[in-house]
Amino acid sequence: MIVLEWLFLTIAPCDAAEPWQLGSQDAATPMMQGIIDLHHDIFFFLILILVFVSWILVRTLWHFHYKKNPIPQRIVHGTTIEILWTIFPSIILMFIAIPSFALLYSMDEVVVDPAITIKAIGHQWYRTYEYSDYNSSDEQSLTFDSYMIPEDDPELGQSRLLEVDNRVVVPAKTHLRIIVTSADVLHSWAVPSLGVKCDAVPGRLNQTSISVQREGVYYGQCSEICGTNHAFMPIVVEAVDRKDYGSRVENQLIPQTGEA
Ligand SMILES: [Cu+2]
Repeated sequence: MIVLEWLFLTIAPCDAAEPWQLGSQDAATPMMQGIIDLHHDIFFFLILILVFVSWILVRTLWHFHYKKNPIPQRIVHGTTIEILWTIFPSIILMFIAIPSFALLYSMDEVVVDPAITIKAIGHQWYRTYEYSDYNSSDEQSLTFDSYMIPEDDPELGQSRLLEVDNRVVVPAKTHLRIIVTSADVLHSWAVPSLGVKCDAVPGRLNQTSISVQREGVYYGQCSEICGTNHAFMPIVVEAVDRKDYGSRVENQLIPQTGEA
């Protein structure tokens, strides 16, 4: 039982933050994969610079110690080295900037014809989701609220402060449009594994597009300080197989709205 519990609690929620986590969560969208790859690319240059600068520093301290070199030379500038230490870093910056801009602009790209549009509305302190593509009997779009499971309520396997009563169900491997807004103060719809962090601004619609590449449950939290319960309005996105999506909407989401 303890082994099962351990397996379930440590391996199952792999798309949520883990204790003492240092790296990023596993990517589930091409965008998040791009962010992780860019991080690794930049880290390569970072290590080169770190080694080079440390080497120069240690060498300088060693060779120019007052005991080794009591009378310093009176050199104030050297053209060659000045050209080198200007050109070389700018080349490195270019190698960082090109993939960085490519990723930035591709994130900004709006999917022309998304299969599904979901509106995420932030409230103090819960979320409302609107499936704008479906109408219920009274021509209203399918809407439901998503509250955090209170701290003393979670069942075994549910993450503390991360699980919600109504998850956002989306089909995997499909282009989705997420429209983010707020009903009161600034909130943010952020899910690390999906590579999304979109501000929810009252009176304004922000748009982001995702395509979840694998089925799973992805956890996120509000990322804009929005009041006392800022930490208690998590986001849970459940990506299901496209075949199952229709029945999930029908059986799970529609009864939640109480309109079916
Ligand atoms: Cu918030």
